[in-house]
Amino acid sequence: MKDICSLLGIKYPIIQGGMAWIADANLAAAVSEAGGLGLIAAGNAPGEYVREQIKKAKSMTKKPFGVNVMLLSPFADDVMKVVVEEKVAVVTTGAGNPGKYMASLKEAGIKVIPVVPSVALAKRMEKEGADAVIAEGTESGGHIGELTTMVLIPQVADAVEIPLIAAGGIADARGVRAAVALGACGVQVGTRFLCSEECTVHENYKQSVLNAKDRDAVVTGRTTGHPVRGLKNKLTRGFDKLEAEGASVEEIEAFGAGALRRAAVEGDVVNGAVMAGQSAGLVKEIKPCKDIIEELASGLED
Ligand code: TUI
Repeated sequence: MKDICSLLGIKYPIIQGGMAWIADANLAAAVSEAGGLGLIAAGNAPGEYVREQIKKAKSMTKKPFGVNVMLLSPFADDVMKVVVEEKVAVVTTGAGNPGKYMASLKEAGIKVIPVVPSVALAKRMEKEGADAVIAEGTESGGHIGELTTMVLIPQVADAVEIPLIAAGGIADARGVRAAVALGACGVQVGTRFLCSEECTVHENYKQSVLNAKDRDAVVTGRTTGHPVRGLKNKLTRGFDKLEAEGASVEEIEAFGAGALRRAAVEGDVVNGAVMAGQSAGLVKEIKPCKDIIEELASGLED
């Protein structure tokens, strides 16, 4: 089995998903302290915000942690400069192809792990020098691809040699066992860590995830080409209505502007975007990151 733990210097092959407005230094440091790999999500934030969070995480843990760079962000170039200057251990990327940043990241000794939704992109990332890939199934929260984890992971496992991390729909030891059976050597978990004690997201957001049932994490924005999964509420119904009326991409995107911050920071889970994966239906209680990691890691034992 390819070893992501020795590559990254971590105890468990468990990566915390980069969740914009949610995964800050507190969550990243808690996950890394517990033996996983914590990530600070850059989301749409400017480089200086990310620098502050990196400095804060460095003050909270001596263990390696990473930054997740959202490539659709207008600040992606700026954030990449900051991660190189701060020499973070790992960069994961989402929502695009990180090819143009690969050389400068690798030169700085940073491990690069792109999140990919397809076999083609996984192969391309391997060729361009990625250290590992995270293949993310459509069960995930936030910006999603088309394929399920069940079909994506074994196809990527057959296509690349670099270590493969599975993401999408994994929230407990059963999911970890399944991911390993499908050919992954580790997992990335987002929604489960959102309901950790250390996560600073608004309490209302955590309660919405705890209350979610199997069919509550729905997809909006398919017509924009950037589908997003989140919990059903007044906002998602508004998106559905706009899309059914044939609204333009601009109108739909304007309707969604600021919606994640509204839910994650202000706690408005009615009018805000409560991004979460299908695994929300599996999350039943708020626990410390250490307990979440130990339960997930028990799936690696047999
Ligand atoms: O990036 C994510 N999940 C995210 S990003 C995000 S912030 C956001 N907010 C509002 C609208 C859109 C985004 C919330 N959740 N997951 C990783 C991921 N990456 N899933 C799918 C992809 C992906 C898609 C296309 C990766 C590469 C890609 O490549 C296209 C290309 O350029 O070849």
